[in-house]
Parts: sequence; C-alpha cells; structure tokens
Amino acid sequence: MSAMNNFWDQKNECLSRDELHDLQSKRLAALVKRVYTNVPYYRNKMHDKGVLPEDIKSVEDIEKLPFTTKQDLRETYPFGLFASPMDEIMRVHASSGTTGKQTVVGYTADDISLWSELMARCFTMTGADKSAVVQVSYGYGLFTGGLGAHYGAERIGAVTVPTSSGNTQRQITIMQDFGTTVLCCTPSYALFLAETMEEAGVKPEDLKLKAGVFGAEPWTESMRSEIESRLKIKAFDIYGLSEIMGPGVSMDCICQNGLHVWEDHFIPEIIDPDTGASLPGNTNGELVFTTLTKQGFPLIRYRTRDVSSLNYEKCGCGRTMARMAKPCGRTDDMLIIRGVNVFPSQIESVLLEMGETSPHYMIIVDRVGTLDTIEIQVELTPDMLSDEVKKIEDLENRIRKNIESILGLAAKITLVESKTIQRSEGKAKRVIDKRSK
Ligand code: DLL
Repeated sequence: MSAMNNFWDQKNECLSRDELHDLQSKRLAALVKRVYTNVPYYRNKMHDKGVLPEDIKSVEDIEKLPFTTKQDLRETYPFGLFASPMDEIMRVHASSGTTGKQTVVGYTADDISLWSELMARCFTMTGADKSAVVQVSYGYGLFTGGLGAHYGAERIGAVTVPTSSGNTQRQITIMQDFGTTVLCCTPSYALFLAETMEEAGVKPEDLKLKAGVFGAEPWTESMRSEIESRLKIKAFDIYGLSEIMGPGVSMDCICQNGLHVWEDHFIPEIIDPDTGASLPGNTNGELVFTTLTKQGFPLIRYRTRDVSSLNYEKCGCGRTMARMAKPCGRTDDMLIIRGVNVFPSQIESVLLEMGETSPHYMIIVDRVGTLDTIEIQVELTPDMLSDEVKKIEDLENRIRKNIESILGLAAKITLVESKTIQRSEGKAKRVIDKRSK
C-alpha cells in the first residue's frame, strides 16, 4: 500500500494553502450571507456582536463572528437553526449528549452527498477501494456513526455490510464468512471484538481484515498499538460530531501523525476555552469548527469542547490539509480532582504502556467530607489470579506510583477479576463521578 496513491479526490485533498485560503474565504462570505438571511437566530447574534455579512470578506475575518454553542442548539430545538426550508431536508440525526435535550441536525440531499464524498476520502485513505468489504459496526439510527460510514463505503463501491452494533458473536462470524477487510466501530468495541475472538479461538490470520476505522470516543496511541497488534491491522482514527456532519470531519492518514481536517468544507480553529481568544498552531485548546458548504444545518464557530491542536505543515502523505492532534478528551470530561486537571486518557496511557493488566478500566471519583477521592479499577488479565496476593499488591503499588508521577495525584488502585468491567458496544463509559449526585 503506497502512501501516495490513497486519494479519492487528489486535486481537492492537495490544494495549495493559497488555493485553500481563497476557497475558504469565498465560501465563508457566502455562508455568512446565507445564514444571516435565512436564520433569525444567527442574524440576532450577529447584530448583538455588531457584525454584518459584508464585514466578512476572508478567513481572517472569522474572529469577528460570534461562537455557537450546544446551548444555542438547545434553545432553538429542534429545527430553529436549519437554514433550508423543511421540504428540502431529507434526513435528521440527533445526539443525546450526557445532559439535557438532544440536539437535532438536518441534511439536504446535497449535504448527504457531501458527507458520503468526505467519508469516501476517509475510506480511500485506508487503502480501501471497490474491492473492499466494509463492515459497519457503528450503531445505525439517530447516531451518525452507522449511516455516515455506510454511505461512504457505498460511495467507494465497496461491499457494505450494515451489521450495526452489538451481537458480537455474529459480528465475528460475518467477518469470517464475508471476508471483511475494513471494520468500522468504536475503539473500545474493537478491543472487545479482539477479546471475544481470542476466547473463541479465532485468529487474525483466519480473517481478511486489513484496516479499522475507529472513532466516536477518545483513545490513546497505546490503545491503537494494542488493537493493531491484537487484530493485526492498521487502525485509523476517525473524528467527527453530529453537529458538524457526523464521522469524517477528519481522519488520520497512513502517516498516523494527526487527523486531516477536510478544510475545503470546514474551517477549524483552536481557542482558549476560558477567554475565547484564538490560539496559534501547535497549541492545545478547544476545537471550534465552521461548516463552509453544508446547507441544511450550517454552523458558525461551533465550540466542540474537544481538546486538540492544529498543525499546518504539509504531511508526508502529500495532503496539505491541517492535521488536528488526536483529541485527548473534552473540556467537559476533564475531571478536576483536588484541583488537579485529569483526563481519563492520561490514565489509559499509563495502564497500556505498563501492559501488565488488561486494557479495561473504570475511574470512580467521589468526595469524602471535603476531600475528592479517585479510585481506578483495572482488570487483571485472564491468566492472572486474584489470589496471588503478593503479586497483586506489588502490581497495584507500581500502577499507583506511575499514575502519581503522571497526574501528581495519589489514586487508589484496585485490581479486579478479568471480565468484571462492563464492555461497551458503542461509546465506552469510563468515569463514574459520584460527586455530582
Ligand atoms: O461520535 C460521530 C462519529 C461517529 C465519529 C463514528 C467517529 C466515528 P457524536 O455522537 O455527536 O458524533 O459525538 C461527538 O465524540 O465531540 C468527541 O468528543 C467524540 N469523538 C468523536 N470522534 C472522536 C475521536 C460522533 N476520533 C463527540 N477521538 C466529539 C476522540 C472523538 N473523540
């Protein structure tokens, strides 16, 4: 598989930065005019900020525009931010989030076509073509994962297998019998599939699997290595959110050094989450997106709450599109424990780099009196027995020390029996925060 020929749309994927700048500027100006005219909510927000469509002439002017937040989506629930008449909307999706009303997004026929096209770029980046067999094990339904991947796989002409999530045994049988070459699911489910295959005595060599397109939740580089070695595939990271489109806003290429944002259709920015100020390249902050070409549900400067950074250097694969760093978590998933900021992904890195336990863990945060406590439950590997007290204590101590040196925080480590932590078929839940109750 050559790094240079995995293009679906080489011309657009490799536009020069100058060409991109001009295209984005033109599209941004048109978008702002359109939402100003069609969406009263945006018009009012722009008036509040004292900005008019004619003030937006190029990408640099984007900072004049107001942000959009999840709260704005809730206030206009369900269809208040749609910019096309309802008879042009042909699909809706929704995401429930963890709190409050769900947010609803709408697509015109052109939007669905664009989404398929961008997902086709993603699949092609894995080396897949029309000879591929793509098993879509993301959930189908209001969640964008299943249908988003489905339309992209069909667009490249692959054999598309819409298994949806769940029924793990059947997923494996289908992989074997249909000769699946590309698997799409969450990384936590990929790991569960690997585990179930091992138990059933199915070896990676028995399958034709070459690549995985995994996303919808944060996962670390160590988790990637774990999945790649257990399934013997190349694991690609795909990112997206329903508000912006669904999966396929960005994905990493064969170089696995950041996820290419399809900048001809989305403008990414990184801001300081506290002040809203724009941050320069290669600095961590909150990721913000503006959609440039979506019609049904365009968004201006949408605050994702995801933490990442942007790299504008040309990539070894030949693409010019900015690369976002693997999102390490969400500003609203960040735990503040005794004043220390903790991302679950930091804990995952420690555990997987040590490699002495299974990769399954659960973080339990509580408050005793006024003191925050953190307990990390980690599963033993099946061959380790919990009655080997000395060995277990020794391992717990070493994990505690490593966690403390990374987080600067003492955590209680509890090793639990193999298979006692719940597996997920979709997005994994890794934190129980009892303080919020
Ligand atoms: O999770 C869309 C998707 C489906 C992406 C399938 C990739 C694959 P939502 O349910 O709206 O949409 O959740 C979006 O999930 O803001 C991130 O916090 C998180 N997320 C998605 N992909 C990644 C990723 C879909 N690759 C929210 N790495 C986003 C880290 C991710 N977090």
